[in-house]
Amino acid sequence: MYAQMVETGVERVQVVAEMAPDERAFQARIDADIKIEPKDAMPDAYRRTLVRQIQQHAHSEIVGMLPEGNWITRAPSLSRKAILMAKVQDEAGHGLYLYCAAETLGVSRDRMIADLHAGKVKYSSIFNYPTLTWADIGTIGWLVDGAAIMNQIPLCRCSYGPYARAMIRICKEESFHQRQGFDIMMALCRGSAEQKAMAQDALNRWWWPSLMMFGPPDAQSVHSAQSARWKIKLLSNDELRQRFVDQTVPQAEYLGLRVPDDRLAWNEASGHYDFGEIDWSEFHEVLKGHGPCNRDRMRMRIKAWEEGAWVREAAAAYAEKRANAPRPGPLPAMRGEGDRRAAPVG
Ligand code: FAQ
Repeated sequence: MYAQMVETGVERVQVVAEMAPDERAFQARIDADIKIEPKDAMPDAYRRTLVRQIQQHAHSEIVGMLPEGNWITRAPSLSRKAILMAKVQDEAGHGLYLYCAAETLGVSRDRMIADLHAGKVKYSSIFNYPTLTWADIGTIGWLVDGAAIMNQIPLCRCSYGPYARAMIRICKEESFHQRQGFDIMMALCRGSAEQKAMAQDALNRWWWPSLMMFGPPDAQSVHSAQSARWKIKLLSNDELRQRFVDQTVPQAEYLGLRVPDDRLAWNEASGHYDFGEIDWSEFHEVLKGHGPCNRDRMRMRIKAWEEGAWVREAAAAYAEKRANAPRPGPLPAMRGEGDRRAAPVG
């Protein structure tokens, strides 16, 4: 089973008649678009669903630093290096906002990280694919950040206040990330035949995994119905995937690249692109830990955590020292302007 490794207690969506009075009152707040805040009463299953999703999201940002981080030393110019470094730092920041949002629900950051390292919780499937060439960095920005924004814009309006607010800043930064990726692709596509071929090869490898980022088809999405009822999810997996395809195909055409899907075609009647079948067996294999880079990513993550122990210890010792330091007395009274003018010079 690829889902519900984290038990949220939701088996099916409750109808109003089955709800206890407090659950009914909670649902009424959601229906009235009133944000839920950390100290508000909330059903346990709502809390667990958010902890599951927000921590998976946070882990994705942090693990997502690895495939791009690999290219910082190999970026083709100083400015590309500086931009990539800033992007990877932004992803760390996104992870931190999201861990903070999850902590407001009563789960500790150490617990979440221990669960990631023990393989008990997921991170996005997309980060289990390798970055083989510089074009992969362009493609991650263009497609992966593009898909992330598509999914995250509706999350800015989700029902849980701290998650919605974290998303607003994250989306602004992701939009810069997407543009820098597209800019790399434009440079490659306007370059030599080899550079254009490199861009096409990267698109060929990242297209289908990017479509998988939106999760299983709606009919197989175990959490969607309840998450939609609670306004954690405002658009379904398939709706978001379709929007992504509709937005991205013209961008590929602009670049002069071919989307690797023989069945891709504009459908005049629906006003959307039709596209081919996604290989869901590949998605399930990646989620089970058998993608091209799952083991490597987790090994590197755990190594980074262990090697960072001294930084965490030093930061904790410094915070403790400051907390225990004697409080400084009141500042000496400032001399007035007139006094200063009268003071001897030299
Ligand atoms: N990968 O019932 P649903 C980024 C799991 S951020 C792995 O449809 P749900 C930034 C799902 O967890 C990218 N697992 O689940 C960046 C569940 O398993 P569980 C991350 C997946 O939660 C860019 C099971 O399948 N974004 O890229 C995936 O309602 C560049 C059943 O699925 C977020 O996390 C997947 N792709 O919908 C960083 C956004 N899809 O938990 C660096 C927030 C599904 O029962 C560089 N999350 N699963 O064991 C969401 O919107 C939702 O959680 C979905 C899944 C849409 C991902």
